[in-house]
Amino acid sequence: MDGSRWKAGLPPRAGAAAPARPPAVRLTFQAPRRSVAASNLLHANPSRPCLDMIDPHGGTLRNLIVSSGRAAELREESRHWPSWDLTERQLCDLELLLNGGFSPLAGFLNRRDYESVCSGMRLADGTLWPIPVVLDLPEPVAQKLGPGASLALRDPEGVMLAALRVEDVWQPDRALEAQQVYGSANREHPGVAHLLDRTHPWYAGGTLEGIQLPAHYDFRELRLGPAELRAEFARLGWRRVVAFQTRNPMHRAHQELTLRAAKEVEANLLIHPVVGMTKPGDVDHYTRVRCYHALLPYYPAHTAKLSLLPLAMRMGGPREGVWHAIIRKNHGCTHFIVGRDHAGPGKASDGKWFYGPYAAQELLEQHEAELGVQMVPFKMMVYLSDRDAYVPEDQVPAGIQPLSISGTELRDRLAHGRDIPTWFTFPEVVRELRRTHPPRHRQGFTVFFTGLSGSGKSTIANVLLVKFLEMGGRPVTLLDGDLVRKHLSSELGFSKEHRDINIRRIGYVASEITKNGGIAICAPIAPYDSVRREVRRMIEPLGGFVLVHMATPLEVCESRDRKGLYAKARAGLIKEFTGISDPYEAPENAEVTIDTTELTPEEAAQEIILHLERGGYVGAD
Ligand code: PPS
Repeated sequence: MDGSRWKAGLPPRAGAAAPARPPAVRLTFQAPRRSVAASNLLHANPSRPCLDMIDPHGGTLRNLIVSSGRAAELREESRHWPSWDLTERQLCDLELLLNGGFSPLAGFLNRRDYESVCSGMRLADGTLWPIPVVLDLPEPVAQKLGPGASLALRDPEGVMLAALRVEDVWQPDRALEAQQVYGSANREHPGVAHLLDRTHPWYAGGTLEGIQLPAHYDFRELRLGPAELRAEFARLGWRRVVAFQTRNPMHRAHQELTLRAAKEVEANLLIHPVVGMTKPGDVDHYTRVRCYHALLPYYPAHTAKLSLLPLAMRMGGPREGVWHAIIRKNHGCTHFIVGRDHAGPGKASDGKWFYGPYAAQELLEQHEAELGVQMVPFKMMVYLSDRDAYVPEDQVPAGIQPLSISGTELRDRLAHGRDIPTWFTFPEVVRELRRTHPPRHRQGFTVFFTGLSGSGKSTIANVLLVKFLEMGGRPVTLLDGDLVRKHLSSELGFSKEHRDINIRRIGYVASEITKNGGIAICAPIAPYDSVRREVRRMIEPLGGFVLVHMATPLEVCESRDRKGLYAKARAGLIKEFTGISDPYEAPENAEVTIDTTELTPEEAAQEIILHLERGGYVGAD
């Protein structure tokens, strides 16, 4: 190991063996004392007065949790109130409202504040606040509310978390909100899609009385709220703290960037990843937290800390950047790192970025003085192999080709078990990522057949079953149409509604099998396109999905009539029979199409196996 680099407060060289336990070396940038005005005093923990900590936004750190006596009263009173089970997004928002992460907010925005935030990034009293934090409700719940009403807010299991004292209830113009907040009406923007498609049409604003915070059982020791973090910084003697926001695993570039940022402003580092809701498709937070843990020893001892933030991101780019800075200020951070495309959703399908690469830096710069949080702007870091060093992209010498690996490229390397170079990330991080992102030939997948009765689904599914068992390595389950009808869907008939329920059940079971690394072979008729697409959407994020269209023509299926069902259907003895008296929508998105008029079952199974092999789902270890 390269000990001299550690002594200099630098990580080991890329490519050098990782330290089993890095030597305990202190960085020399211990924070100098700053003089702080008396008005800035804040006692985050009364037993440990912290004399020079940054003021929370708006001057007061909220703690909306009431006493146990008041909580008991609220529970009692709430028996007569309407109730609302919070959505995943609302649960995240509620937690940061109750624990003061969203200070100075004392509840969900009322109409005046909401309109003022959307149009001008400020609460009605002029306080900077860039993102609307609102409680969206469906019409039947909203109709029960009006100014002065109370609403019990519950978690998905029905546990009451807070009481909302309603100030007003209104129907917002969500298209206008999308334009004002995200600068876009394009549903490819996840914040816009959530707002237009998954947000209820009514908003209720008002103040909150908190009974308890939402329960978390994962990484509890890392979930420090604003008051707890402030107390911790006071205990550690950290007066200048630079926060790093992330929703991705951190690699060498991030470690280099954060270390440079901390040195540059002579501050300690808070790695403050979002573990609430991030961009759909991101690496799950369990894996990420293990990766961050693995990274901590690469910082000089006692200089960096990890804490998790239960924020629901909106991917709102510049406005969200300002919001992130406010939230970090509330958590006691004096500095905030903002990099390229901060909190941005990337590009739309037309190749255009939703936001300029450094738009968040520009917006935050305008509000830096007012906020009192110092931005630490960073360009994207790229690797120069001849120097074995990371440099900001604008400092690459002319004629030198820097190296970088995009998120897509990393996912591809993981999926195919390809090398991930040590200049890019740390061996411990790769190990964690490989545990949850095994190469495709060790991931689960679903082969989903669709086709008419008698088209050969069951026969080929059975051939595939034994082929997969012969290969070994993964558990295999066959969900054949007839068997599912016997065991899982025995009460269902053949109406469109019942067929869709049947396919959703099969899809759900297959998704669980796929998620857990098994192989699911499904062989229902599945005559309707939309529910097939639904199943694909359910499974694709969890592993492979191959739709096999059994395109054997109706005449051939009918001439086989192995079960005698076509004859009965023609005679009117079976109603709603697919192909005869009920529709079959042939898929246009099948990965494999098979007509068993021309192929033997063995040949047909081979077609599917070859397709899986091409995608990397079957193959050598
Ligand atoms: S669906 O549409 O996917 O829910 O149908 P599925 O569950 O695959 O159907 C399973 C078997 O039910 C028999 N059967 C019928 N099929 C179609 N239409 C009607 N009305 C019907 N009634 C009974 C048929 O044998 C299906 O099995 P396969 O293997 O396709 O022949």
